Amino acid sequence: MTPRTRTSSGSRATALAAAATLALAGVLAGCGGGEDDARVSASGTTATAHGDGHADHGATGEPAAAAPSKADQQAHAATMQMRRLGSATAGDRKIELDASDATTFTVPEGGRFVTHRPRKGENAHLMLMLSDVETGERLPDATITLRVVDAAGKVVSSGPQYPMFGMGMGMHYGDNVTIPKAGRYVAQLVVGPPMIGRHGDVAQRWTTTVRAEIPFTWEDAAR
Ligand SMILES: [Cu+2]
Repeated sequence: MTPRTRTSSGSRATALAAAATLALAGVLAGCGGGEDDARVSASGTTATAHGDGHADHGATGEPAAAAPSKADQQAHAATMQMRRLGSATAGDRKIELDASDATTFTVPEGGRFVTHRPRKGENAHLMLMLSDVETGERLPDATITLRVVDAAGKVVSSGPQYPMFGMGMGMHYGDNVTIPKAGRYVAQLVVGPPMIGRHGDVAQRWTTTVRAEIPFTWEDAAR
């Protein structure tokens, strides 16, 4: 089941891409079987083609994995058991708050990718979807600081949120947190302007730092 790799200068990137895709396909496929084998084979072929493209352009050398199918994305989102906790608008921006179980994610830190696994006691992955209030378009390159406060006013979690992508949920800002017990909480947000270029028609949008609060009910007990 090893995809053929080239022996030219592009072979390392190609091999990495193939390996990454096989790992991904293995995760998606779950338990074995003839159908799963077919999917692994197909993914490997796609990744090889992508890897060549990257090598030709002299890109960063990051392996290019095959894009997951719509069905895979939906299946992943479903197994993540995402739930909407609430939403708020702040001027020209809308922020939605979703939660899933604490999850493993990888973020660029200090020029390389670093994997964060849920730490002991972390029982939620909070996700903030930041978008334009009118068009609903997601806004990247913003800074979001989140503070979660319980009903007594005690801060149970606080910190800057990592920008990240997830299958079936798209671009969001988030982190794993510990929410100690079922009850009422408030997510207090400070949202900076997206530091991204704009065409003239949106040059005056999202230029300020805004604050928002999203009250939510947490029903799970800590695990
Ligand atoms: Cu996330």
